[in-house]
Amino acid sequence: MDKRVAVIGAGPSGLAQLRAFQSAASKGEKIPEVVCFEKQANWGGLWNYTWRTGLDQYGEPVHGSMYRYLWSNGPKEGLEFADYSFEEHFGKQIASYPPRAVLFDYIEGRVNKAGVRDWVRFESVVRLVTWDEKTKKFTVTVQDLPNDRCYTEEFDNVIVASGHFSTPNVPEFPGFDRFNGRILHAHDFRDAREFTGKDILVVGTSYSAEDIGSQCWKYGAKSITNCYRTAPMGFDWPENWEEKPLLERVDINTAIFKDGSTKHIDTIILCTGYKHHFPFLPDDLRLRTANRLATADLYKGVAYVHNPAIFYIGMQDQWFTFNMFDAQAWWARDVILGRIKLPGSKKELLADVEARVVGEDAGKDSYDAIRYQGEYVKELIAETDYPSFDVDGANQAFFEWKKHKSKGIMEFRNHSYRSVITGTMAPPHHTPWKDALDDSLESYLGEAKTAAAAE
Ligand code: FAD
Ligand code: NA7
Repeated sequence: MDKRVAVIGAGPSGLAQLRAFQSAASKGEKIPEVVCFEKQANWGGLWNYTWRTGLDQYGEPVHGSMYRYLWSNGPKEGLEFADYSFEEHFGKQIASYPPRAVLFDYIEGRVNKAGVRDWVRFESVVRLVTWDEKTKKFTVTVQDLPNDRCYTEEFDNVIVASGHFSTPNVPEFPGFDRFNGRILHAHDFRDAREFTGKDILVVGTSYSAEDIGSQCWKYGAKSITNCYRTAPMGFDWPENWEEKPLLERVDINTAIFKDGSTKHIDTIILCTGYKHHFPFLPDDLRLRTANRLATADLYKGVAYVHNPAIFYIGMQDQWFTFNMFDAQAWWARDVILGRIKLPGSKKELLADVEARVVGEDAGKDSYDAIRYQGEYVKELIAETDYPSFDVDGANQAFFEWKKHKSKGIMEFRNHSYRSVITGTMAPPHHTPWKDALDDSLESYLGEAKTAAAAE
């Protein structure tokens, strides 16, 4: 096979694509040459922690949005790779809400085993991708950052796996320009200890708001106030946490909310989501979509309807993550290998997109949304040789997780679930989440002498 495939990004989605091709090769299939371009110096995407914010050492926007002390916000049993279990990686079953370093280790374990590191060109940022209708090839322009050198190469297919939780959505509220404190977006949040003893205002009500607020609470913020645009999160918050309608304006250090109430605040953290942002793609190739389960313009959630030689992995809003990226990557691989045929007309491709939007919109609540995404994962897996797994069992873990959150928002991470890959029940973690201040891999796996010793 003399085809060439470019993969943009070596986060969980891009790595899923590398593993998908390597898996076919290991079964004797001829595969294209796969080149993965990754702008960071290591793989793992968001799971590759950086202390940096703003611009990196090369003047590139820092990709990382993850922060210290982050533990998985959903049970690991919902994201486990079907071809590489947690037990295979760690040699034992582990508790259900691993911190970032533990998940990074797990992500890396699979691709180290697959031996695909040589396929990745690190510190290589994709600047531009263009399509030539005559040659049916893409030209990819890349900057090799350490050597400060730009070059172009041709490819038959492009896989965009550059993530969509990195470029912040940053609203402005009146009075921000005269606020006497720090205003930051969740993308730039790194260490909750910075806010010990402070009155924090969190804008937003989704995962970042819930988790960054919880981190600040855990590490000793004086008070947390969060405000909502649509609806409150409604958890049974600790005493020093209150929910308010949306911020109307700020007057020096006073926040004034839509209901007229006020609160003294030291810091404002905008947990207001992210933008799908592809500065390296021209108009004809660039996905424009809201952050939802049924994205715009992607056939089967993967192939770009306006040019199905380019694929996007992981562009959906996410209940399922790693195993969904796998399902998508295996599916994209099989289209490229000619094992799956795409419909011949754009009309048919668009009809698939429309049906998915209607399916998502028919759901009434988040339980339906989980089922919907589970069905999507099943659909893709059924068309490939990705190891089939009990997706309904993973749904069940998500349902239990939601109930555990409602019962105790600061306690839900103390629960355990059963692996749908190995059937083993996860052990309870040795320390309740709120008391576990050390998030290192050694501490989580119970290998540090004591958590306190590492503090
Ligand atoms: P990313 O992980 O974002 O990786 C994209 C990669 O592309 C990066 O390495 C980046 O450097 C590279 N890249 C981007 N542009 C270019 C370019 N032009 N050229 C070359 N390389 C480029 N998911 C969970 O399952 N559990 C969690 O607990 C969880 N917590 C999260 C917490 C936070 C704060 C955030 C932001 C997300 C969280 N997620 C979580 C969701 C997360 O999106 C996925 O787990 C996963 O990281 C997505 O993988 P990805 O490969 O699609 O994107
Ligand atoms: P999300 O899930 O996209 O949520 C964004 C939140 O920000 C949501 O509550 C929005 O409120 C709110 N938002 C957006 N714009 C505004 C404005 N202008 N004013 C007030 N509130 C606003 O992003 P997250 O960062 O929480 O999560 C992203 C990923 O990171 C996720 O997958 C996790 O795994 C971690 P709305 O409900 O739309 O009114």
